[in-house]
Amino acid sequence: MARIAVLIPTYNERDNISLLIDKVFNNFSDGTHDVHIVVIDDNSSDGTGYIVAKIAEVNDHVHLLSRPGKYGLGSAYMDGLRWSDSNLSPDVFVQMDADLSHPPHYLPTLVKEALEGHDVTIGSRYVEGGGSVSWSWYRRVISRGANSIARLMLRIREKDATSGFRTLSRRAVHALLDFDLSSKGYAYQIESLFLYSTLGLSIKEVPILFFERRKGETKLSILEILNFVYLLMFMSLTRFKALKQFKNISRHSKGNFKY
Ligand SMILES: Nc1nc2c(ncn2[C@@H]2O[C@H](COP(=O)(O)OP(=O)(O)O)[C@@H](O)[C@H]2O)c(=O)[nH]1
Ligand SMILES: [Mg+2]
Repeated sequence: MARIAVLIPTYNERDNISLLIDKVFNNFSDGTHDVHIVVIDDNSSDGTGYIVAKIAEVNDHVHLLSRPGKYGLGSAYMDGLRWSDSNLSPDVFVQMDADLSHPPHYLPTLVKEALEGHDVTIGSRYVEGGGSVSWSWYRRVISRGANSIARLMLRIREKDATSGFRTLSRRAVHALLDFDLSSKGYAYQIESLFLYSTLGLSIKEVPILFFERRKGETKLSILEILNFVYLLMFMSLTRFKALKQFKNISRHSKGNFKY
């Protein structure tokens, strides 16, 4: 039976997290997958960590990683992937937001594609059949803008390069853990995708409808946006160096490579 680890980073998601955990399990209720949920909480002040700890006490397929401070979305994923790889050794890793923006009913389709051999699947808003529902014009502009600039600067082919709804194979995760990404925040999504495509991993986009969060507040601050722009500029300037480095490492590590 395939083991799936669903990683959910949280910062003040008290009103969303228990519902999301239920919905994730409900979407695999036929018992054909061994599903684990790993919540990476950055010391939320609203009690999110406490809620998850209580659920984990009665459900041994729910795991809580508590970090002492808000260290960023990308670093939360990296810690969650490292922990899941060592402790659960799943066949497929899933990344998704805690705020129900990534509808859990897409999980079986994404996981199916992953198990059919795609190293990375992306729940994509910008392929045919995908889209965003009830998003303000302001958020649409930011998302479209960030996406287009990032794709252009890093020559990324995938249509939705900033989507956080993804599955990763073991191979993709081991690649990520081997390379030291510069992004600790939201730019992690772009930098990791740049790495996967440089390494020639198989990437598949699956259309999804993204829903604006109903509860809680966005953590996408002006500081995060500035940090994203800075990292994008840094990455595009060092793109050729990074490409060479990624390729060299993957060439030299052949044989004893984990992926
Ligand atoms: N652990 C952790 N989670 C974070 C951090 N920043 C954002 N998140 C989570 O990342 C996901 C996406 O954040 P969100 O505020 O919904 O961003 P938006 O969808 O771009 O508005 C949510 O599950 C947040 O709780 C962080 O610094 N640490
Ligand atoms: Mg959100």
